[in-house]
Amino acid sequence: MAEQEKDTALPSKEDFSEWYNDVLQKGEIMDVRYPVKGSYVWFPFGFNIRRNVYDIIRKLLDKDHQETLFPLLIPEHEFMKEAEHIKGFEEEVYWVTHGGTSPLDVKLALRPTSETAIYPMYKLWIRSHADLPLKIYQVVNTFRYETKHTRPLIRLREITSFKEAHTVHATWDDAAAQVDEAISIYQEFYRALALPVLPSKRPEWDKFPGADYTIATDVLMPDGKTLQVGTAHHLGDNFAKTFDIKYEDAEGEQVYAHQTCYGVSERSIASLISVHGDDKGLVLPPSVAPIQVVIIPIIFKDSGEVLEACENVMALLEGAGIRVKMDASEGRPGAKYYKWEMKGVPVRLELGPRDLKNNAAMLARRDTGEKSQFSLDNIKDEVLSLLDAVQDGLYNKAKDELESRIFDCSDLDDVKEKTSNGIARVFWCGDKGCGLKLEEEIGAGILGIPNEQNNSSGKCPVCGADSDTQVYVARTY
Ligand code: 5CA
Ligand code: ZN
Repeated sequence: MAEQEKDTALPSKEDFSEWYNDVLQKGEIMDVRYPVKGSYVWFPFGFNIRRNVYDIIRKLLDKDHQETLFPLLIPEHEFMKEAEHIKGFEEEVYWVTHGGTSPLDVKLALRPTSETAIYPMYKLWIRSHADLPLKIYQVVNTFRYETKHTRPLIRLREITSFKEAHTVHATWDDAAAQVDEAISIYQEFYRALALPVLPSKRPEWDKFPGADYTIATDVLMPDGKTLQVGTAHHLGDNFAKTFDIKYEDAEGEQVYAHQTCYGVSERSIASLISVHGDDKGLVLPPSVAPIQVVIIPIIFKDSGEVLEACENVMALLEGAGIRVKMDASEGRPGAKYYKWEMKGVPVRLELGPRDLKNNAAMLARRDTGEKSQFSLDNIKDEVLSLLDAVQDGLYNKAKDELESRIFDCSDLDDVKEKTSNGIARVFWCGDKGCGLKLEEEIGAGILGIPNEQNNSSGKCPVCGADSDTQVYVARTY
């Protein structure tokens, strides 16, 4: 390894926390040096990934949702209407109390989420059953005064990429169907990021403040902890009663509407970086990589022909809609490989005089490191199929890893041991006391009841009662 490369090398991914912070900086995702705790700066390269990621979720939602934008500031009297909601958020809200030097008549909350900004308007918008269902979403920054350890992209005080959807339905069942729909949208979204997620129904004590129930999706991180990367909440008619959201039904009766909300944040980006990355840096799924193919001309003295061939290949790939970059800068090829590996570029194409003589180029996969020669005659198709192979390979690897780290457990010692390195699946009688005792004794959390149950039965490890319901247990971020 050259001197310059040693200086910039990452810590091993085994030391996940250090690796993570370093890869964000060296891969130019986030600059973590901004002097406000819990706020970080997007580097343009990171922001480019963000745009690709959010294009995917937008495309999924745009099929039957409408995008909108509500104000950041929420008047205190609206924020304070829903009792459970207030209780859940009061320690996390930032308040604007002054305009210049004058105290404000009405304190204004910086939205920690936008129920109390949106629902007073829903009261005005919704009149009859013909207005339903109503499905909107927005992508905004939200503010939460988090007291747990803050981390870039994972636990922010200013969440910069909060995608929140808010839907209104005639009946409780319609809203329940929308929650399921939201979870399948999130599964499809994460599938496009080559990430398998585990959906589960959160226990009562961990549901969203003001909701009837919450279904969440979690990703298994490399250190064995899970990260909640999306949630969908059935709000029943709780907020409708508070904000007086009613519609006239077919019989002319005024009835309360039923609502859902669901959100994801830049945790989606944290998880794709964490799961796919390696000791050499980022490994980006082609679906979101700002550069999908980097072309490195291997240049000697007389290199006009090589450069020309590279430019031709570049034009060909661009014509196929591939995001390509040619790196013809000064410097050794090795240093360039190193740089673009750090940036996670899925496919590298090398072309030198000897390749050209053979009418060929070398293609290297970022995920496996495999490298082989391909004819220039069908280079476009070869590159396209390699990009597909990387995309699928990343997903399959992550899925195998996840499956190998879910452990069926029957007693608390086993749960404790297995959650040091992954997710435990254990029967639970459903009693809150047992759930809390389990969490306390093993120092991990009940994620929830998996969406897919496998029709078996066993005993609650706390009280010994028979149960046919399993739960996931894990240490969480
Ligand atoms: N109004 C609902 C649905 S949008 C809501 O606020 N739900 S939430 O509190 O569960 O947040 C939605 C998602 O945002 C979470 O699942 C999580 O992935 C992400 N999130 C929550 N807090 C933070 C935070 N401090 N930093 C980064 N992401 C966060
Ligand atoms: Zn029990």
